Amino acid sequence: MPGKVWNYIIDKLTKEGALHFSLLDPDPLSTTIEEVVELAELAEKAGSDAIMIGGSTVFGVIDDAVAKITEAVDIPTILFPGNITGVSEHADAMFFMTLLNSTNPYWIIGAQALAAPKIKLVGIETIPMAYLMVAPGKTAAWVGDAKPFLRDKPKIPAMYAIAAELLGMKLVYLEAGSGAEGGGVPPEMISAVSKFIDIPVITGGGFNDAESVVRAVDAGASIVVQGTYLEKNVKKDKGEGLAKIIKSLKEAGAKRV
Ligand code: 1GP
Repeated sequence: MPGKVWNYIIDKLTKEGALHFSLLDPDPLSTTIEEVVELAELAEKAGSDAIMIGGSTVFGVIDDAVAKITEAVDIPTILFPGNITGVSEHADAMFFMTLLNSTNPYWIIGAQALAAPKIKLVGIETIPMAYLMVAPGKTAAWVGDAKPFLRDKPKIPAMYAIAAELLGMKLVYLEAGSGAEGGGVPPEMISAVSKFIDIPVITGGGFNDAESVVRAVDAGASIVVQGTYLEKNVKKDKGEGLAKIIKSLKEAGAKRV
């Protein structure tokens, strides 16, 4: 059930107009727990509002990484599970998400049902979220058997987003896929979707600079997620570039308050 973290998101959105979430993927094939913890700390220092933990592919067990990140930062940690393997009791909350434009019912309700008893038992806060895949969709679309929305057809995701709101979802996530080319989800699509729904729009996948992040907020996104940018830059410049991006996001958000 939505709780403390959800209230934090809504309070902050009301005051600041837009939020920045940092996505970390504790994948032992490409990083260590220490490195991921350091990234989380630098992201918090740069002004990011929450740490999302997850990925489309999971190698190993994420519990240890989630526990250590949650211990290291004061901002909320939110699971962003790519499958039932992405569940851990050590996060502050989790996005309980359904990939609505998947062609495979497993990703719409199957994985969720398999994970539900454990989630209920450990009592972690859940935030129901519609996950909508936009082209190119990258690894997440491939793994999730998605039929990604065409970038120049914003009305179709708008219909899905309205349906998600009517089904009781708290957030709609427009996902272009981690590492997507083309500056993230097109602003025309973000604005078409956010115009028709009253719940916040969160977007990610290919937002690699301040311009694309500001464009998303100006188009109506409430939360912008960055993962690849963090992995590539934050350790190198100690979060200086990220702090500038977040400052631009907050200035754009302030216009909406
Ligand atoms: C992926 O939307 C997120 O699920 C983040 O994408 O890695 O391209 O920032 P990037």
